[in-house]
Amino acid sequence: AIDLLKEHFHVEINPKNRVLTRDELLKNVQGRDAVVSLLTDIIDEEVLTAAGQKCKIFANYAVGYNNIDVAAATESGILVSNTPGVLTDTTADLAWALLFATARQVVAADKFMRLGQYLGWDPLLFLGQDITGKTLGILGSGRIGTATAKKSIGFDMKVLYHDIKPNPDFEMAVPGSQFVNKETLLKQSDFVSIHVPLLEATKHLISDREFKLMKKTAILINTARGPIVDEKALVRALKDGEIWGAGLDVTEYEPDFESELAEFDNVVILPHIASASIETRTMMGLMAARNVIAALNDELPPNCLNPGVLNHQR
Ligand code: 8YV
Repeated sequence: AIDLLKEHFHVEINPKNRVLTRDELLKNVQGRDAVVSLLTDIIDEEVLTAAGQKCKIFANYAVGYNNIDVAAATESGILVSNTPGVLTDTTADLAWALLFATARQVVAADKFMRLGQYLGWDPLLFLGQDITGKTLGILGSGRIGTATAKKSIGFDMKVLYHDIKPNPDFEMAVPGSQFVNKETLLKQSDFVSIHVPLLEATKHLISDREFKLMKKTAILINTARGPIVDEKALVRALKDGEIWGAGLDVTEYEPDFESELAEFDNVVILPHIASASIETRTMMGLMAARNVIAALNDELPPNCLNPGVLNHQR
């Protein structure tokens, strides 16, 4: 993707594997014609103003765009794009990896072996939860929620889902799935997998009240956004045995997380890698690059979130 951009433009690349400081972000966007942003770059009015009149697009390298104030970008005449579709199955695959790893304590058992702690077989070693035949609850019936639910077929699972309204596409893709309210989903599911975007309305969608509704044997999976789960409430729920475990690809204050989470064998925490396959990250990069190329050629970027901008001459 970078090579593709370099065929057309001068490209500057930020340091790898660390979040830019606010000052760096404000400085680095100045004078750019286009910016490829990461989910850790908070693109608000101040950043948009710092980018200034020359900047035509913020191409987000992610399908989620909770880090960008799209309304403010539209107001400033700046296009915003994302990378939908290409990461759907890759993210759903990781939701399943987390489900398996958490339910069967794969990570803790692996660590136990590496530390040389396996001194003899024991019938009670790393007892987990069965997966086959259980009930899977999907919160959010969009692309990734649907793909995650579809993958349950080989495990003879009952699938419940909740969203703001029933979704016929989901029901068609997952025959036998049932639309239920959030409370029913939480009460009846053995595994609850989160697939909603982060919005004001979904912040702490899972908190004290929700953990109390869940089964004591339930496992929570989050491959969406960290702040959807109230992490302090999650620690308390795990301590009090209100749920059995959690598989998290995202945490509330990335890259940080509630340190107590690391003390539970039934918790698996990953550094936001749900879309991190070679194929998918390549496609995401190419999509972001193509959005930039279109914008700088005064064409509508293929994954534009605010096409109305093009109607307003700046
Ligand atoms: C990205 C994601 O890896 O697409 C998203 O919304 O969360 C991940 O696929 C991440 O956002 C990189 O910026």
